Amino acid sequence: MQKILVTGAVGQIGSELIMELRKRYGNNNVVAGVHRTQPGEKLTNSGPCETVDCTNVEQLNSVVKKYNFDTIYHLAAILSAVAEEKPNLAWNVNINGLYNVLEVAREQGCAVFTPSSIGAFGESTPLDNTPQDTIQRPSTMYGVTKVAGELLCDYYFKRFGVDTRGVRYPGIISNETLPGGGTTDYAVEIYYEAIKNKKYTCNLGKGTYLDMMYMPDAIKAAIDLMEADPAKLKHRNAFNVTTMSFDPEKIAASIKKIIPEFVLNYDVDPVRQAIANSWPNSMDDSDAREEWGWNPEYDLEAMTKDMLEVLSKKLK
Ligand code: AKB
Repeated sequence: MQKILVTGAVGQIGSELIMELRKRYGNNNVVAGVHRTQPGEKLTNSGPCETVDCTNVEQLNSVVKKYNFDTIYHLAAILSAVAEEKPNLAWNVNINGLYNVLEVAREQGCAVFTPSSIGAFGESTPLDNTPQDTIQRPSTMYGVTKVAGELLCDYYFKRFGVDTRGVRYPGIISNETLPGGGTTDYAVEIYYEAIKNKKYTCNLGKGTYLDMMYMPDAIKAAIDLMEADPAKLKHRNAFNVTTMSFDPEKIAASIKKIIPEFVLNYDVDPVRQAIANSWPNSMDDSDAREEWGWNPEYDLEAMTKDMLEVLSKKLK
């Protein structure tokens, strides 16, 4: 039987991943690791919650011992735009936090899932059909922590045999919990504003193509990879995964098919734009497809239909 800890359980991905894990493995076997943000009733009523600050190794260690976990989904992280504002915090959470998780996992025999990101690439990376194994020279603190994190996870597998696995997530679009402080956040906000005001002012410019993914596929990627036969994994950490690539015009066009009066305006944020310009336009995820059968379900049109349906009920 699996015993799972999810760090960052109140975040955009954590809050939805944990519900799916509880459904699959039993409510009491999946513990929500929460830190600053108070968990909502959905999380607290459906299973155990513990305070887990990944930068506090003693606390992390005692929670992992208490429950005897065999798996940690380590989602606590600082996203790209906030990382540029607070590089020190980003280093502490994204690197020292991950190091602590890996150390505790090594001592207590846990498998670890850690997401990397399209942010692990930079201007000198081939930006179209970005290969799995390529140049990684990011120019952001977020990117620096993501590349170092990928290498650290590889090291812990090779050196200590810790079962580390991970994907490079693109921008994740969801309707349960808002993302906090990323460059791709516009692709979530645009749907909320389309329902509320039928217009949206985008902080990234026309023609800014980025990889994106709908939350159900992001959850599927994490769980499918953790359940994959380890003998088939050549990369283990940092698999490119994507389901669609679009710019603001393209997502707006898909919204207009359902809300014809929707209007898109621009007010470009130079910090976010510079980050986005250094990231791939579209990644090649064929290694994930070959090594563990990555097979996403949602394209842009299917996602837009679902997002607008869910949000029109939620925001009534
Ligand atoms: C961000 O924009 O920082 C994240 C990411 C792509 O890693 N959504």
